Amino acid sequence: ISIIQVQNLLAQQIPHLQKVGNEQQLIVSGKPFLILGGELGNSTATTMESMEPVWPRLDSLNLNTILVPVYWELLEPKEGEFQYKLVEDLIIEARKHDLKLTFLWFGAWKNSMSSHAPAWVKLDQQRFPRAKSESGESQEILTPFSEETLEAEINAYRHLMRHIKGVDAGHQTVILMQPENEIGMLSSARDHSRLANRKFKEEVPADLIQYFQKNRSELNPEFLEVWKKNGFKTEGNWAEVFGKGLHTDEIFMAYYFAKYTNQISAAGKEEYALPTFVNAALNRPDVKPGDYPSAGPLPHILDVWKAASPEIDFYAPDFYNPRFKHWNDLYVRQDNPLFVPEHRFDNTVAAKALYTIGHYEALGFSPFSIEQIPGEPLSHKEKKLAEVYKVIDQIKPLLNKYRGQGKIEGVLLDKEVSEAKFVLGDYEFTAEHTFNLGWEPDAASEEWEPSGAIIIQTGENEFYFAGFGVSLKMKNLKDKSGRVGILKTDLGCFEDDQWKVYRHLNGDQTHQGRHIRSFVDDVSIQRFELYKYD
Ligand code: N0T
Repeated sequence: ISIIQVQNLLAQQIPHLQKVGNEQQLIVSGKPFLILGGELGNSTATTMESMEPVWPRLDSLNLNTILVPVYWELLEPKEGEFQYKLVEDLIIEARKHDLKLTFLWFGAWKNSMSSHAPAWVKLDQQRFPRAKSESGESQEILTPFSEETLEAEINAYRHLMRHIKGVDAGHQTVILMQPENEIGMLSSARDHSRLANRKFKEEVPADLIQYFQKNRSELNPEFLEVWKKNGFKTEGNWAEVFGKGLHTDEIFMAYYFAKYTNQISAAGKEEYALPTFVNAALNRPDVKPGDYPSAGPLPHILDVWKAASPEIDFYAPDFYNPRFKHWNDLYVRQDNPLFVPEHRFDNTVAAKALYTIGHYEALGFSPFSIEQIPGEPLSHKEKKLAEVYKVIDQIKPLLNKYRGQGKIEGVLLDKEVSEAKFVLGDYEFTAEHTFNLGWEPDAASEEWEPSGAIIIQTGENEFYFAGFGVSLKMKNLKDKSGRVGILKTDLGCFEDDQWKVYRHLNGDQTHQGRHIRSFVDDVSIQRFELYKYD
């Protein structure tokens, strides 16, 4: 069979995750795919009319993927009667705009609440029981312990996936699914409905304990502490194994939320096996379970989710909190690939897109409420993101080639942390925010725009830099003197995957050979070669 036939066969595969080196990669139509994404606000994609002014806006941002909600209430307004038109139109229009889609299934839970369940579900509280608070009050939250609810939702999600397969399997416009959205228990840490209370008194399921025993050395330390405190018990009900308290309530809920969502994901995959992920609203330190959306796939209970939801491919953090690095580090444990499906659309996203894709070799990045105000001229942060996505798109061939081999790094710098060190090959790099040089007018200002870059090693002494607001100094670790010079630096771009030099950089642009740099207002790609001297 010919190369073309092989390529066609590959292209027919469903989008999937593949291990490359020590990282994972998303494969779409047989090729690596990096998500340069944006998530739409919750209500924008509910009619095509409402989407009309949004499409050109999306085009101007250089996105290759949008994350778009699909409401259960709109898909199945009457039980058993499915309305596919909106989903189908979105797929067709996205294709026209050369955009891939990640659908967010707003099913039983959207940010803890059950706001997107159809009216026929909301109104029939006998058949679809609610979660109850500790004081016995009904919540606008469906209990995850109801078989009826699970069955009804599975049916809806199956229909959705079957339909997507029908209209899209040949195109692979839809590349990823997110069942539910920011699952989490409020305002009590656990559901106190009759069904929940019954489960809470049962033995902790053996599959969970077995998972903990098997993966004991890898469990999250915070979680391990809870289990240890109670003497690593392996038998008994929830309170017996994990002790009494809010943390146990959260572990219990996490297990059953995960079990439920796993069954949704698994049923969908039986129809059309797109990869799935579940996103988490991050908690803040010193806030008790129940006061934040508890029991979602948060780092301290990610092990519970991993044990109970093997049919979910990965878990992803949403960023509205500070401490970007801290949280990302917690999400790349145990082979979980990083994807940032939501980040508040502020002036840090351009730098963070570079950092996430460089440092974590993430599957992608996606600011939230990407459409902002259609019609208005692009604001500074939007232009910046568009420029950054453009350069990341250009260096994609390099990112794909060197993925998972320890040859890619990313930096994120701001006023507080304006310097970072990293090693690639024989070289130790010191990256600094260019405002430290003091040459740019904004360097003296109170607020610093965060800066970021991706650095890729493509030869022993050859590197590419993509980013802005970063300067690099190098030291050779193998050499006694450590002295390193810049042999050549070029500014350029990739055209049809070929490197094209636009300018030879020297003189002031390298500070007469002292460093590699690109100013804050200058999102650029540079190729440079280093050499040692005694
Ligand atoms: C996000 C979004 C949307 C420190 C909020 C974040 C999206 C959902 N929830 O606009 O609703 O659908 O996933 C919750 C974080 C609250 C902010 C905490 C401030």
